[in-house]
Amino acid sequence: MMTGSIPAGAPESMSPQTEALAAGILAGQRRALARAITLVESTRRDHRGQASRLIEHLLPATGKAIRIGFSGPPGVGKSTFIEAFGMHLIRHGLKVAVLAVDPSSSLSGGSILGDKTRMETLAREANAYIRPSPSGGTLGGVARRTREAMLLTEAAGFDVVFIETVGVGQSETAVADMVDLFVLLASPAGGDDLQGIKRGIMELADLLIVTKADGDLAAAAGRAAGELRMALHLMRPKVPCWRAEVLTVSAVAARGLDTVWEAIGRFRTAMETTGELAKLRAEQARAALWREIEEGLIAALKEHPAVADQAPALERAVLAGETTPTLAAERLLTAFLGRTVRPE
Ligand SMILES: Nc1nc2c(ncn2[C@@H]2O[C@H](COP(=O)(O)OP(=O)(O)O)[C@@H](O)[C@H]2O)c(=O)[nH]1
Ligand SMILES: [Mg+2]
Repeated sequence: MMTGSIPAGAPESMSPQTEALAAGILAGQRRALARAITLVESTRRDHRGQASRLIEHLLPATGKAIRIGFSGPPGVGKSTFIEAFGMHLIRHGLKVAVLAVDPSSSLSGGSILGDKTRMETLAREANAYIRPSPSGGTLGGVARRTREAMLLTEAAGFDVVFIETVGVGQSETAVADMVDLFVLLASPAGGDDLQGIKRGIMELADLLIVTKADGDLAAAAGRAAGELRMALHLMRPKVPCWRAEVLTVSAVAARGLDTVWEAIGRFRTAMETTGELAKLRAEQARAALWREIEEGLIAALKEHPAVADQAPALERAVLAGETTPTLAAERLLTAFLGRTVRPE
Protein backbone atom coordinates (compact mmCIF):
# COMPACT_ATOMS: atom_id res chain seq x y z
CA MET A 1 0.00 0.00 0.00
CA MET A 2 1.09 3.57 0.64
CA THR A 3 3.09 2.73 3.73
CA GLY A 4 6.39 3.26 1.96
CA SER A 5 5.70 6.93 1.42
CA ILE A 6 4.35 7.66 4.88
CA PRO A 7 7.07 8.68 7.33
CA ALA A 8 6.65 6.45 10.33
CA GLY A 9 5.62 7.90 13.64
CA ALA A 10 4.60 4.50 14.92
CA PRO A 11 6.89 1.47 14.65
CA GLU A 12 7.33 0.14 11.13
CA SER A 13 5.75 -3.24 11.60
CA MET A 14 3.22 -5.04 13.71
CA SER A 15 4.47 -7.33 16.43
CA PRO A 16 3.56 -11.03 16.07
CA GLN A 17 0.93 -10.54 18.80
CA THR A 18 -0.63 -7.66 16.87
CA GLU A 19 -0.57 -9.74 13.68
CA ALA A 20 -2.49 -12.46 15.52
CA LEU A 21 -4.92 -9.86 16.82
CA ALA A 22 -5.54 -8.57 13.30
CA ALA A 23 -6.23 -12.07 12.01
CA GLY A 24 -8.60 -12.73 14.91
CA ILE A 25 -10.51 -9.53 14.28
CA LEU A 26 -10.86 -10.25 10.57
CA ALA A 27 -12.18 -13.69 11.52
CA GLY A 28 -14.79 -11.97 13.68
CA GLN A 29 -13.46 -13.22 17.02
CA ARG A 30 -14.90 -11.26 19.92
CA ARG A 31 -11.93 -11.88 22.21
CA ALA A 32 -9.56 -10.46 19.62
CA LEU A 33 -11.83 -7.44 19.20
CA ALA A 34 -11.99 -6.86 22.96
CA ARG A 35 -8.20 -7.12 23.29
CA ALA A 36 -7.65 -4.77 20.36
CA ILE A 37 -9.94 -2.15 21.89
CA THR A 38 -8.02 -2.49 25.15
CA LEU A 39 -4.84 -1.84 23.16
CA VAL A 40 -6.42 1.24 21.58
CA GLU A 41 -7.43 2.53 25.02
CA SER A 42 -3.98 2.03 26.50
CA THR A 43 -1.92 5.13 27.20
CA ARG A 44 1.39 3.24 26.97
CA ARG A 45 3.45 4.54 24.09
CA ASP A 46 4.39 1.10 22.71
CA HIS A 47 0.71 0.07 22.87
CA ARG A 48 -0.28 3.25 21.04
CA GLY A 49 2.22 2.44 18.30
CA GLN A 50 0.91 -1.10 17.89
CA ALA A 51 -2.69 0.13 17.98
CA SER A 52 -2.00 2.62 15.20
CA ARG A 53 -0.34 -0.03 13.04
CA LEU A 54 -3.20 -2.43 13.70
CA ILE A 55 -5.82 0.08 12.64
CA GLU A 56 -3.91 1.11 9.55
CA HIS A 57 -3.61 -2.56 8.62
CA LEU A 58 -7.35 -3.13 9.12
CA LEU A 59 -8.50 0.04 7.35
CA PRO A 60 -9.40 -1.74 4.08
CA ALA A 61 -11.82 -3.93 6.07
CA THR A 62 -13.57 -0.94 7.66
CA GLY A 63 -16.27 1.41 6.47
CA LYS A 64 -19.00 -1.05 5.59
CA ALA A 65 -21.11 -0.51 8.70
CA ILE A 66 -23.61 2.22 9.21
CA ARG A 67 -22.46 4.47 12.06
CA ILE A 68 -25.21 5.92 14.18
CA GLY A 69 -24.87 8.31 17.12
CA PHE A 70 -27.54 8.66 19.80
CA SER A 71 -27.75 11.56 22.17
CA GLY A 72 -30.25 13.11 24.52
CA PRO A 73 -30.59 14.12 28.16
CA PRO A 74 -30.10 11.61 30.98
CA GLY A 75 -33.23 9.51 31.50
CA VAL A 76 -34.71 10.15 28.04
CA GLY A 77 -34.42 6.43 27.26
CA LYS A 78 -31.28 6.16 25.11
CA SER A 79 -29.98 2.91 26.55
CA THR A 80 -33.42 1.30 26.64
CA PHE A 81 -34.03 2.29 23.02
CA ILE A 82 -30.58 1.16 21.84
CA GLU A 83 -31.09 -2.20 23.50
CA ALA A 84 -34.57 -2.74 22.02
CA PHE A 85 -33.48 -1.48 18.62
CA GLY A 86 -30.33 -3.59 18.72
CA MET A 87 -32.38 -6.71 19.53
CA HIS A 88 -34.73 -5.84 16.68
CA LEU A 89 -31.85 -5.59 14.19
CA ILE A 90 -30.25 -8.80 15.44
CA ARG A 91 -33.52 -10.61 14.80
CA HIS A 92 -33.21 -9.33 11.24
CA GLY A 93 -29.80 -10.98 10.94
CA LEU A 94 -27.56 -7.97 11.60
CA LYS A 95 -24.53 -7.71 13.86
CA VAL A 96 -24.71 -4.75 16.23
CA ALA A 97 -21.92 -3.03 18.17
CA VAL A 98 -22.61 -0.45 20.88
CA LEU A 99 -19.97 1.99 22.08
CA ALA A 100 -20.37 4.78 24.60
CA VAL A 101 -18.87 8.23 24.99
CA ASP A 102 -19.37 9.31 28.57
CA PRO A 103 -17.97 12.78 29.24
CA SER A 104 -18.50 12.35 32.98
CA SER A 105 -16.17 9.40 33.23
CA SER A 106 -13.22 11.61 32.45
CA LEU A 107 -14.28 14.29 34.93
CA SER A 108 -15.70 12.57 37.96
CA GLY A 109 -15.15 8.86 37.44
CA GLY A 110 -18.93 8.51 37.64
CA SER A 111 -21.31 7.69 34.86
CA ILE A 112 -24.21 9.79 33.65
CA LEU A 113 -25.03 7.25 30.97
CA GLY A 114 -26.25 5.09 33.81
CA ASP A 115 -26.08 1.40 34.59
CA LYS A 116 -28.41 0.60 31.73
CA THR A 117 -25.39 1.11 29.45
CA ARG A 118 -24.52 -2.50 30.26
CA MET A 119 -27.62 -3.59 28.29
CA GLU A 120 -27.76 -7.06 29.76
CA THR A 121 -30.23 -8.61 27.30
CA LEU A 122 -28.37 -7.34 24.26
CA ALA A 123 -25.02 -8.24 25.80
CA ARG A 124 -26.01 -11.93 25.87
CA GLU A 125 -26.47 -12.02 22.08
CA ALA A 126 -23.69 -13.57 20.02
CA ASN A 127 -24.25 -10.93 17.34
CA ALA A 128 -23.94 -7.99 19.72
CA TYR A 129 -20.85 -6.36 21.13
CA ILE A 130 -21.12 -3.75 23.87
CA ARG A 131 -18.25 -1.64 25.09
CA PRO A 132 -18.60 1.03 27.75
CA SER A 133 -16.80 4.33 27.46
CA PRO A 134 -13.05 4.37 27.88
CA SER A 135 -12.35 6.15 31.14
CA GLY A 136 -9.93 8.93 31.83
CA GLY A 137 -8.29 11.56 29.71
CA THR A 138 -9.70 14.45 27.75
CA LEU A 139 -12.89 14.31 25.70
CA GLY A 140 -10.61 14.49 22.67
CA GLY A 141 -8.80 11.38 23.87
CA VAL A 142 -12.06 9.56 24.59
CA ALA A 143 -13.35 10.55 21.14
CA ARG A 144 -10.24 9.25 19.41
CA ARG A 145 -10.37 5.94 21.24
CA THR A 146 -14.08 5.61 20.42
CA ARG A 147 -13.45 6.35 16.74
CA GLU A 148 -10.73 3.71 16.66
CA ALA A 149 -12.91 1.20 18.52
CA MET A 150 -15.59 1.86 15.91
CA LEU A 151 -13.15 1.01 13.10
CA LEU A 152 -12.16 -2.19 14.91
CA THR A 153 -15.79 -3.33 15.25
CA GLU A 154 -16.27 -2.70 11.54
CA ALA A 155 -13.23 -4.80 10.68
CA ALA A 156 -14.72 -7.53 12.91
CA GLY A 157 -17.78 -7.60 10.67
CA PHE A 158 -20.37 -5.60 12.59
CA ASP A 159 -23.04 -4.14 10.31
CA VAL A 160 -24.28 -1.42 12.62
CA VAL A 161 -22.33 0.65 15.14
CA PHE A 162 -24.25 2.62 17.75
CA ILE A 163 -22.53 5.29 19.78
CA GLU A 164 -24.40 6.49 22.85
CA THR A 165 -23.60 9.78 24.50
CA VAL A 166 -25.34 12.17 26.81
CA GLY A 167 -26.40 15.73 26.09
CA VAL A 168 -23.68 17.32 28.16
CA GLY A 169 -20.73 19.47 27.21
CA GLN A 170 -19.10 18.88 23.88
CA SER A 171 -19.67 15.14 23.71
CA GLU A 172 -22.57 15.45 21.26
CA THR A 173 -20.45 17.34 18.78
CA ALA A 174 -17.64 14.83 19.23
CA VAL A 175 -20.03 11.97 18.43
CA ALA A 176 -21.76 13.80 15.57
CA ASP A 177 -18.28 14.24 14.09
CA MET A 178 -17.64 10.50 13.87
CA VAL A 179 -20.97 9.04 12.71
CA ASP A 180 -22.96 8.91 9.47
CA LEU A 181 -26.24 9.66 11.14
CA PHE A 182 -26.90 11.54 14.36
CA VAL A 183 -30.08 10.80 16.29
CA LEU A 184 -31.40 13.04 19.01
CA LEU A 185 -33.79 11.51 21.54
CA ALA A 186 -36.39 13.72 23.18
CA SER A 187 -38.82 13.00 25.98
CA PRO A 188 -42.60 13.16 25.53
CA ALA A 189 -42.81 15.93 28.11
CA GLY A 190 -42.51 18.66 25.49
CA GLY A 191 -43.22 22.26 26.24
CA ASP A 192 -42.54 25.66 24.80
CA ASP A 193 -38.82 25.44 25.34
CA LEU A 194 -38.64 22.12 23.43
CA GLN A 195 -37.23 20.56 26.59
CA GLY A 196 -34.29 22.87 26.49
CA ILE A 197 -32.81 21.26 23.37
CA LYS A 198 -30.24 23.72 22.20
CA ARG A 199 -30.64 24.95 18.67
CA GLY A 200 -27.06 24.07 17.83
CA ILE A 201 -27.64 20.49 18.91
CA MET A 202 -30.91 20.22 17.02
CA GLU A 203 -29.08 21.33 13.90
CA LEU A 204 -26.80 18.31 14.28
CA ALA A 205 -29.70 15.85 14.20
CA ASP A 206 -30.60 13.84 11.11
CA LEU A 207 -33.35 12.09 12.99
CA LEU A 208 -35.31 13.05 16.11
CA ILE A 209 -37.00 10.37 18.14
CA VAL A 210 -39.57 11.04 20.82
CA THR A 211 -39.30 8.21 23.34
CA LYS A 212 -41.79 6.51 25.68
CA ALA A 213 -44.76 6.80 23.30
CA ASP A 214 -46.78 4.33 25.34
CA GLY A 215 -49.49 4.28 28.02
CA ASP A 216 -50.15 7.65 29.64
CA LEU A 217 -47.33 9.27 27.69
CA ALA A 218 -48.50 8.31 24.19
CA ALA A 219 -50.54 11.47 23.56
CA ALA A 220 -47.83 13.74 24.97
CA ALA A 221 -45.27 12.03 22.73
CA GLY A 222 -47.41 12.82 19.68
CA ARG A 223 -47.65 16.47 20.73
CA ALA A 224 -43.91 16.71 21.39
CA ALA A 225 -43.23 15.27 17.94
CA GLY A 226 -45.49 17.92 16.40
CA GLU A 227 -43.62 20.69 18.20
CA LEU A 228 -40.27 19.34 17.10
CA ARG A 229 -41.45 19.16 13.47
CA MET A 230 -42.46 22.81 13.64
CA ALA A 231 -39.09 23.80 15.08
CA LEU A 232 -37.25 21.75 12.44
CA HIS A 233 -39.16 23.47 9.70
CA LEU A 234 -37.31 26.68 10.47
CA MET A 235 -33.91 25.09 10.19
CA ARG A 236 -31.58 24.72 7.30
CA PRO A 237 -30.95 21.07 6.35
CA LYS A 238 -27.49 19.76 7.31
CA VAL A 239 -27.03 18.09 3.93
CA PRO A 240 -28.95 18.97 0.75
CA CYS A 241 -30.18 15.40 0.21
CA TRP A 242 -31.88 14.88 3.55
CA ARG A 243 -34.44 16.67 5.72
CA ALA A 244 -34.44 15.68 9.38
CA GLU A 245 -37.47 13.62 10.40
CA VAL A 246 -39.29 13.25 13.71
CA LEU A 247 -40.52 9.82 14.81
CA THR A 248 -42.10 8.45 17.97
CA VAL A 249 -41.16 5.14 19.54
CA SER A 250 -41.79 2.99 22.55
CA ALA A 251 -38.79 0.88 23.41
CA VAL A 252 -40.73 -0.85 26.16
CA ALA A 253 -43.56 -1.87 23.81
CA ALA A 254 -41.12 -2.36 20.89
CA ARG A 255 -43.21 0.03 18.79
CA GLY A 256 -41.84 2.23 16.01
CA LEU A 257 -38.56 0.33 15.68
CA ASP A 258 -39.26 -0.70 12.09
CA THR A 259 -40.09 2.89 11.16
CA VAL A 260 -36.77 4.06 12.59
CA TRP A 261 -34.82 1.42 10.65
CA GLU A 262 -36.70 2.30 7.50
CA ALA A 263 -35.85 6.01 7.90
CA ILE A 264 -32.20 5.11 8.49
CA GLY A 265 -32.27 3.08 5.28
CA ARG A 266 -33.66 6.01 3.30
CA PHE A 267 -31.05 8.31 4.81
CA ARG A 268 -28.27 5.93 3.87
CA THR A 269 -29.55 5.50 0.30
CA ALA A 270 -29.83 9.26 -0.16
CA MET A 271 -26.34 9.84 1.25
CA GLU A 272 -24.78 7.08 -0.84
CA THR A 273 -26.38 7.84 -4.16
CA THR A 274 -25.46 11.52 -3.95
CA GLY A 275 -21.90 10.79 -2.87
CA GLU A 276 -22.53 12.72 0.37
CA LEU A 277 -21.62 9.79 2.60
CA ALA A 278 -18.15 9.38 1.13
CA LYS A 279 -17.66 13.14 1.35
CA LEU A 280 -18.82 13.27 4.98
CA ARG A 281 -16.52 10.43 6.03
CA ALA A 282 -13.54 11.93 4.23
CA GLU A 283 -14.17 15.30 5.89
CA GLN A 284 -14.52 13.63 9.29
CA ALA A 285 -11.20 11.88 8.80
CA ARG A 286 -9.53 15.13 7.79
CA ALA A 287 -10.93 16.93 10.83
CA ALA A 288 -9.80 14.06 13.07
CA LEU A 289 -6.29 14.38 11.64
CA TRP A 290 -6.06 18.01 12.71
CA ARG A 291 -7.57 17.33 16.13
CA GLU A 292 -4.92 14.64 16.62
CA ILE A 293 -2.26 17.14 15.68
CA GLU A 294 -3.60 19.70 18.14
CA GLU A 295 -3.72 17.14 20.95
CA GLY A 296 -0.29 15.80 20.04
CA LEU A 297 1.27 19.24 19.95
CA ILE A 298 -0.20 20.24 23.29
CA ALA A 299 1.03 17.00 24.86
CA ALA A 300 4.52 17.48 23.41
CA LEU A 301 4.59 21.09 24.56
CA LYS A 302 3.64 20.21 28.11
CA GLU A 303 6.28 17.47 28.25
CA HIS A 304 9.06 19.69 26.91
CA PRO A 305 11.68 20.23 29.65
CA ALA A 306 12.12 23.98 29.04
CA VAL A 307 8.36 24.47 29.00
CA ALA A 308 7.85 22.39 32.12
CA ASP A 309 10.59 24.49 33.72
CA GLN A 310 9.12 27.88 32.93
CA ALA A 311 5.39 27.18 32.93
CA PRO A 312 4.70 27.33 36.68
CA ALA A 313 6.36 30.74 37.12
CA LEU A 314 4.68 32.14 34.01
CA GLU A 315 1.31 30.82 35.14
CA ARG A 316 1.81 32.49 38.51
CA ALA A 317 2.74 35.74 36.81
CA VAL A 318 -0.43 35.61 34.70
CA LEU A 319 -2.53 34.82 37.77
CA ALA A 320 -0.99 37.73 39.66
CA GLY A 321 -1.58 40.07 36.74
CA GLU A 322 2.15 40.72 36.33
CA THR A 323 2.23 39.69 32.69
CA THR A 324 -0.30 39.13 29.95
CA PRO A 325 -1.47 35.69 28.79
CA THR A 326 -0.23 36.61 25.32
CA LEU A 327 3.31 37.33 26.47
CA ALA A 328 3.43 34.25 28.68
CA ALA A 329 2.21 32.07 25.81
CA GLU A 330 4.82 33.62 23.53
CA ARG A 331 7.58 32.76 25.99
CA LEU A 332 6.42 29.17 26.39
CA LEU A 333 6.08 28.67 22.64
CA THR A 334 9.53 30.13 22.17
CA ALA A 335 10.93 27.78 24.82
CA PHE A 336 9.24 24.86 23.05
CA LEU A 337 10.31 25.65 19.51
CA GLY A 338 13.66 27.24 20.21
CA ARG A 339 12.80 30.34 18.19
CA THR A 340 10.60 33.34 18.68
CA VAL A 341 6.97 32.75 17.84
CA ARG A 342 4.00 35.02 18.09
CA PRO A 343 0.61 33.36 18.30
CA GLU A 344 -1.75 34.64 15.63
N1 LIG B 1 -42.71 4.05 29.50
C1 LIG B 1 -41.50 3.94 28.97
N2 LIG B 1 -40.40 4.13 29.75
C2 LIG B 1 -39.18 4.02 29.19
C3 LIG B 1 -39.03 3.72 27.81
N3 LIG B 1 -37.71 3.71 27.53
C4 LIG B 1 -37.08 3.99 28.69
N4 LIG B 1 -37.94 4.17 29.69
C5 LIG B 1 -37.61 4.44 31.11
O1 LIG B 1 -36.90 5.66 31.21
C6 LIG B 1 -35.86 5.56 32.19
C7 LIG B 1 -34.51 5.96 31.64
O2 LIG B 1 -34.13 5.05 30.62
P1 LIG B 1 -32.62 4.92 30.12
O3 LIG B 1 -32.67 4.05 28.92
O4 LIG B 1 -31.72 4.49 31.22
O5 LIG B 1 -32.30 6.43 29.72
P2 LIG B 1 -30.91 7.09 29.28
O6 LIG B 1 -30.34 7.78 30.48
O7 LIG B 1 -31.27 8.08 28.24
O8 LIG B 1 -30.01 6.01 28.75
C8 LIG B 1 -35.89 4.12 32.71
O9 LIG B 1 -36.59 4.08 33.92
C9 LIG B 1 -36.64 3.39 31.62
O10 LIG B 1 -37.33 2.27 32.11
C10 LIG B 1 -40.21 3.50 27.01
O11 LIG B 1 -40.18 3.21 25.81
N5 LIG B 1 -41.41 3.64 27.66
MG1 LIG C 1 -28.03 5.42 29.17
